Amino acid sequence: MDDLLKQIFTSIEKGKINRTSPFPPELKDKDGADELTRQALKEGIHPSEILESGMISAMELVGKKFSRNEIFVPQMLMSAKAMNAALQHIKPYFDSGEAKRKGVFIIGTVAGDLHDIGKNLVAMMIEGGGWEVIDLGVDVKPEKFISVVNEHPASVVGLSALLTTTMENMKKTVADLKTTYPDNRVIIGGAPVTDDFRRKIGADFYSPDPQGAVDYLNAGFTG
Ligand code: B1M
Repeated sequence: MDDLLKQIFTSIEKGKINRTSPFPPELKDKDGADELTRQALKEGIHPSEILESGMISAMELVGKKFSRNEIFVPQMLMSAKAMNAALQHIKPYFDSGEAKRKGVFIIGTVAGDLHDIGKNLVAMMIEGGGWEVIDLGVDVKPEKFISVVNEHPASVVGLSALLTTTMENMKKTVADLKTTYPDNRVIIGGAPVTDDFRRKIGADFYSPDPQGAVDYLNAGFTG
């Protein structure tokens, strides 16, 4: 792997946001995810490569270390902040510049769930695919999704869940949406979600990654 990509990986793994951030002490006065990502783009490394090899794989390692009790919530949070700092630089490269005329996509992380990195990536890629994206953020209750669909009758809804416990809330959100708006498509995703689960809760499409959601939307809901 390119040395700069390795450094981005380490800055996210260790939660080093930028040069001035004091955490972690062993990386004091070193560049963080912010500067390193900017530098990688300047050197011509492809944004997708930075995203896949430097950023997403680092978050996977963070998750594994958390499972093994090698790190705890505060470190996980610092990694998420470093990831978001890097993401700000990557985002413009995924904007197609097309007018957002393909339709409206409403996305949020379901009630009780505060994870937003995957959801932000999906939002970014779908916006880049030419859709107007309304991002409702995290911990979004079913009533909120319903009220925003009410304002955008032809919209498609995307739900993200990262916790096995909040999959129940995803199920309720899909049920409430389908009761009120049976014709609006609902796409679901997130680490614990599967296609089998999608079938059980009556959502229209499951994608394990952002590109699958983009392809489904842009192919006119086939996939
Ligand atoms: Co949390 N967390 N976390 N966490 N966290 C996980 C999810 C966990 C798997 C870690 C572990 O144990 N190994 C575990 C869940 C276990 C489970 O339920 N099975 C866990 C836990 C337990 C918790 C807490 C309960 C910890 C605690 O407090 N004791 C707590 C819950 C808080 C809450 O939500 N109520 C908690 C808190 C946090 C932080 C706040 C510290 C932080 C989140 C910060 C943030 O998001 N702003 C955090 C983080 C960073 C993680 C891990 C390490 C990384 C998640 C991530 O960003 N991954 C995570 C471990 C892991 O997943 N490896 C973990 C990178 C991201 C790009 O991937 O989100 O999967 P992901 O998104 C992917 C796909 O899933 C897909 O596309 C993305 C790109 O490929 N996708 C979609 C996602 N949404 C989609 C929607 C679509 C389509 C595709 O269509 C609409």
